[in-house]
Formats: sequence, C-alpha cells, structure tokens
Amino acid sequence: MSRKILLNSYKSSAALRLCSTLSHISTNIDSTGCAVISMNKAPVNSLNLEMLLDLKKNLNAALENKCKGVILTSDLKSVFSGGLDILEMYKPQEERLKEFWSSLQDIGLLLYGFKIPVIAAINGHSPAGGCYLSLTTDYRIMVQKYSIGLNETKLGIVAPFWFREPMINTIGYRQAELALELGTLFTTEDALKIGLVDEMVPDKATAIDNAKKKILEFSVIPKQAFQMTKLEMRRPVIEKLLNNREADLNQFVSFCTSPEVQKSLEFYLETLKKKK
Ligand code: CO8
Repeated sequence: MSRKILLNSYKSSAALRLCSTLSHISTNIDSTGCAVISMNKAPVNSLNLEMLLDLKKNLNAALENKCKGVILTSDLKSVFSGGLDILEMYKPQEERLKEFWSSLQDIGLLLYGFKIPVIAAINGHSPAGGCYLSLTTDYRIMVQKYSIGLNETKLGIVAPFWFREPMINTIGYRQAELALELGTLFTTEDALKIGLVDEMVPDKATAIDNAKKKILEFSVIPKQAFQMTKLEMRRPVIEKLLNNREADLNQFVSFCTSPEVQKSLEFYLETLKKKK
C-alpha cells in the first residue's frame, strides 16, 4: 500500500483532506485555510515512532499548503493523547529507542518554533507527552472533565528539560516545580485556574469552533511579526535543545535502559492493566 500525502493548495478546493493510507493521523484543511490535524490511534493515541513521523509529515504538509494555522486534536472519544508509547521505552531495542527519541526531539523543535499558529483542541485526557504536545502550541482549549499534566514522576521517570521549560514558561516556576515533582494531573477546571490551558469548553465541537476563531485572530497579525515574536520568546529552549541534542539523547537512552527505570515502567504497565 502506498503512503501518499496530497499536497495541493487548499485554495483550489473548498476543503482538502490530507491523509496517508497507513496513517493514524489525518489533516483536513477548510476553505479558510485552517488545518485540523487529528490523531486517531486507539486506544489512547500513544506516541510511538511511526506516530511521531506521521505527525511531522502532517505538520509539514500544513506549512507546504500555506495554511493560516493548525488545530491539533484527537478523533478518540475521551483521550487527546496518552503520551509517549510506554512500550517504546519498556525492554527497548537500542537503535529504535534512539530513533524514537530523536523523532520526539524533531517534533518538539518543529512545533515549539512552528511558523504558523497552532492551537490545541484538547478533547480528552492529556497526560505526560500529551500535555507536552499541547504545551508547544500557541493556545490551549480544553474540554471539561478531563485531566492534563506532566505526570512523569509517577512512572518513576523524569521529564526532559525541553518538557519542563515550556511548562515553566506557561504556568510559572513555582507551580511547575510543584506539579512536576508531584506528577500532578490537573482537572480541566484546575488547569484553567493555573493557566495550563487558556479556555475550558463543554465539548469538542466548541473547542474546534473556538480554535478556528483564534486562528483568524492570529491571522490578522503580520506574519513576520508573529514569527519573530514567537521565536524570540521561545529561543532559549529551542537553542538549548539544538545545542544539546546528542547529550540529551544519550542521557535518555542510559536513563531509560537502567534496571530501576525498566522496573518502574513494568510496574506502571501492570497498574494500567489492573485498572480493568
Ligand atoms: N503507552 C502505551 N500503552 C498505553 C499508554 C501509553 N502511554 N497509555 C495507556 N496505554 C494502554 C493501556 O495499557 C491499555 O492497554 P490494554 O488495553 O492492552 O490493557 C490501553 O492503552 C487502554 O488504557 P486505559 O484502559 O487506561 O484507557 P482509559 O481510556 O481508561 O484511560 C488514559 C486513558 C487516561 C490515557 C490512561 O490510559 C493513562 O493514564 N495512561 C498512561 C498515561 C501516561 O502516564 N503516559 C506517560 C507516558 S511517558 C511520556 O509521555 C513522557 C516521558 C518522557 C521522559 C522519558 C524519560 C525516560
């Protein structure tokens, strides 16, 4: 089967659907130029290597199609993303583990410095890597009654600096320190109170509608002014990661493959299974 992404300009038709036949991610570009990128990998949109590569392709396609902005959301009923696929980190094969982390770094760099506005329409639970994805966006709209946060410590693992620093930039140092140490998962209501999300809405349709309105609001700002401001605000994290990619990768691999971390991941996976 071929993995094809259509790359026509959205202006040539009222709406355009970009998808790859094997992909769990699809993009719909509406007639106003808003690209809705939807993750659809049951049961929890866990981010494995293939999912990260697909996400990168869809994000780049939105840029190539000269979209006004991107809305990142989920097609699943109650989960935005369950974060990194724990099975990528549990009993890993080293080469794949490296490729996996390197692809995550790519996504982090691409999204945090993305040239057009990105809005997260968080229509379900969003722990760990799911929360991180939303932290890289410009604006977060979350449906009520779900949970969000960097809960890595609860798994016995540590969020890298390029997860932590966007969290600090979003909710401030003290709140981030406490939340990271405790691995807090906030309800939508509490996330709104501390500024982890910008809006709380009753359902996904409202989240998408409001996200489109926000993109239109951004689109009246001259492009260069938007891009330079965003880049200047985010440059310290982006440059730190660019300058430390290799060290960060090596640190991740040695941490992840340590017996203590493997034991913690095994225990956490068992806990998830026992929930049923
Ligand atoms: N990876 C792989 N499998 C997962 C994950 C995941 N992240 N999350 C859930 N699953 C699996 C479950 O084990 C279960 O599998 P099975 O059907 O075989 O029993 C299936 O998905 C469904 O899970 P639930 O029944 O729990 O689904 P619910 O809809 O009830 O709940 C939740 C959805 C809220 C997302 C819940 O599954 C959950 O809390 N998952 C764990 C989320 C989490 O803690 N993720 C952290 C991943 S680590 C990360 O993202 C960042 C790490 C960065 C640093 C690394 C340094 C080493």
